[in-house]
Amino acid sequence: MLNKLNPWKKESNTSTLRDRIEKVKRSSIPEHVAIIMDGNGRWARKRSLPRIAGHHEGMKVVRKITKLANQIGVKTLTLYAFSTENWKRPKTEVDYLMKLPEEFLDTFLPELIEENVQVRMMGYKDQLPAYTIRAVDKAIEDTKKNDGLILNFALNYGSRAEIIDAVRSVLTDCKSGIIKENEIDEELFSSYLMTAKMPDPDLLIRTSGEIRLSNFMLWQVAYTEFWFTDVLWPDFSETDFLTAIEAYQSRQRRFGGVNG
Ligand code: V07
Repeated sequence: MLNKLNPWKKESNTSTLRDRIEKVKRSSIPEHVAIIMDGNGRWARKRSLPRIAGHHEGMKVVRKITKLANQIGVKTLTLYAFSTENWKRPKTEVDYLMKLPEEFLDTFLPELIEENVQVRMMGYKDQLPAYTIRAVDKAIEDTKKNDGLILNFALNYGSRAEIIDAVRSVLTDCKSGIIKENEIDEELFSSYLMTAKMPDPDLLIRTSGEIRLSNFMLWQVAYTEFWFTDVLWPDFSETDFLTAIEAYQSRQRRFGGVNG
């Protein structure tokens, strides 16, 4: 009703988002944000749609949030797209999920290149279908000269397996004399993880009301701020992302300098 009478309403809404973007940019932006994108199935069920409809809608949200993260100056965005546990889902759903990287990149890779985004992936490649690897590898290759936001997809990723593999590699390098036992410290160990050379996440967001880590970046989140929201991933908006950033910034202000 008011909307119809007030032709400025839409514009004032968008400028509110723009104002919030400008405001968060004046304060400290988390360098590395990680997101557990949960709630796609529940979003679909609520609408009597198949689960894959939720995944497809979630894919569009990935694009939107990537753009905003890049715009406010986040350096690394890590997204949990597929966990090593997700293979237990029905085959039709897994098959569909494995096609999403290709669909996402067919649609959005030109824009990501344009926006100077670098695509990366962490996870166990060997179990992924060839077409999934091909699409992701092409995106990594086509964006490797970019130096903007690092968009890091966790695909067939599991944190405990990652830690065990790191332990094995450390042992191998120890036995062969590449490193010495007394050189093993947190920094060296970190360099054996899939996140080597990346800073630890400053902020971890999980959508859809679940308050757990589900085997995601267990080592890396030792000092990370957590933000949990009931919003389902396909409903997660730019405003929701900014709310999480603002919460991070107010915690930084409250605790900055002490207990840092
Ligand atoms: C997936 C959409 C987001 C919600 C969570 C599950 C479903 C984007 C990708 C992707 C992955 C690698 C890449 C480019 C895009 C993706 C899977 C699932 C498996 F290089 N969204 N998305 N991959 N979902």
